[in-house]
Amino acid sequence: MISQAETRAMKKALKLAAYGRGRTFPNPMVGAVILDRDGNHAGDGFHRKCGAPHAEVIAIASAGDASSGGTMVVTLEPCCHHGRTGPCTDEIIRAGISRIVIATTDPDPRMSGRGIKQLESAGIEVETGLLSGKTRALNRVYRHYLETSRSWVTLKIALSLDGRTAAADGSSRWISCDKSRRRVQRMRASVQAVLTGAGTVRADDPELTVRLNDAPSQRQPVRIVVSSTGDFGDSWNIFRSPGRVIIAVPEGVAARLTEYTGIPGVEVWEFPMNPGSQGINLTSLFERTAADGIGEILCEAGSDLSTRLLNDKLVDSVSIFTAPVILGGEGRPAFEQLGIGNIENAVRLENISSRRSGSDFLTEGCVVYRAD
Ligand code: AOF
Ligand code: ZN
Repeated sequence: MISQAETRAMKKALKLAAYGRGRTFPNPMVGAVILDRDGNHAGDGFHRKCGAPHAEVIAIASAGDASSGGTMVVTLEPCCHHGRTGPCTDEIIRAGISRIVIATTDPDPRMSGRGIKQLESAGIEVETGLLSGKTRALNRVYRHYLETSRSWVTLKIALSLDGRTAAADGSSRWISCDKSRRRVQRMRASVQAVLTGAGTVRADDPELTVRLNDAPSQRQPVRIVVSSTGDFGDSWNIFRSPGRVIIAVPEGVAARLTEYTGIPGVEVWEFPMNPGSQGINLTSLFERTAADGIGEILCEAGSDLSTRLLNDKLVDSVSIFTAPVILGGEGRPAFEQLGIGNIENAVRLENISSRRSGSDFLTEGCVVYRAD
């Protein structure tokens, strides 16, 4: 039986866990609360960043002697391995915790229930599954990385009511309203990288930086530009504005890009070409970004790159703004051919949220790929 105090504690632990957003990758976000023998809040903690102490260890330290005989409420199964830090299970047993309420097991193959077994063997009462849906959603980037070794990619698009991204001449400033554009700035600030294609760089000369007056920290996401030729026209804003820029090109192209690599913060990554397509192997790109510590990438690209990402099943979620304007059939589409001949084969979303954003609508959801 789970008490009301434990449910309240799990909600608090979830909130605490989310404070680690954007800093814990490749680790999960984790929060923990300790209740004393009488069910009163005695301490709490969360995992601040990869390499830092785990949530449980911080919570035990903050609760002090009250941990003994108390209950720990934690969003993830405690670890039982020696990684960058020691096993949480040992600390929990040593602290004399008598009951532990866990939201979800840790999908890391080193744990996957082993942590729970250790706690049970030590005589601790274990309950699992409380608010598990919420913790799973919170750690979608972590779970996805364990399953695929890739970064999580969110595709952001601003559309007219009739599904166009720009007028026939390519002009698109500003389809979405001021409020939506500010929301996009916050979205950029919450991810570790922003991705676009060379076509967008040539056409718009964007900076792709975060410009928010009220941002607590102006952490700039890494900017990634994908190109099959290394041709950026006369556009320099993305390269000359402060922060790290990764130019992703096919093997052999880096040698032509010396005028960019001389700029502080700019690096060139080479990848093999994707068989049968014009561009680089994007799966390799997202494996390398993940290995580089980039958990989540926001893609703001034109129809070519967006189409390739979707065709290669690399878009994990979408954030689509629809604005109350109509651009007609001559307007630019969001995607090129996706090979969908029948409604049965439409790309569908799950875990959808839909809300107003000023005069626009924002629809977000995770892409469902059919196994084939
Ligand atoms: C927990 N509590 O707060 C976190 C956990 O290298 P380390 O020592 O930081 O271990 C990383 C692994 O530990 C990570 O892959 C995940 O399985 C788990 N993360 N576990 O008990 C925490 N962050
Ligand atoms: Zn741990």
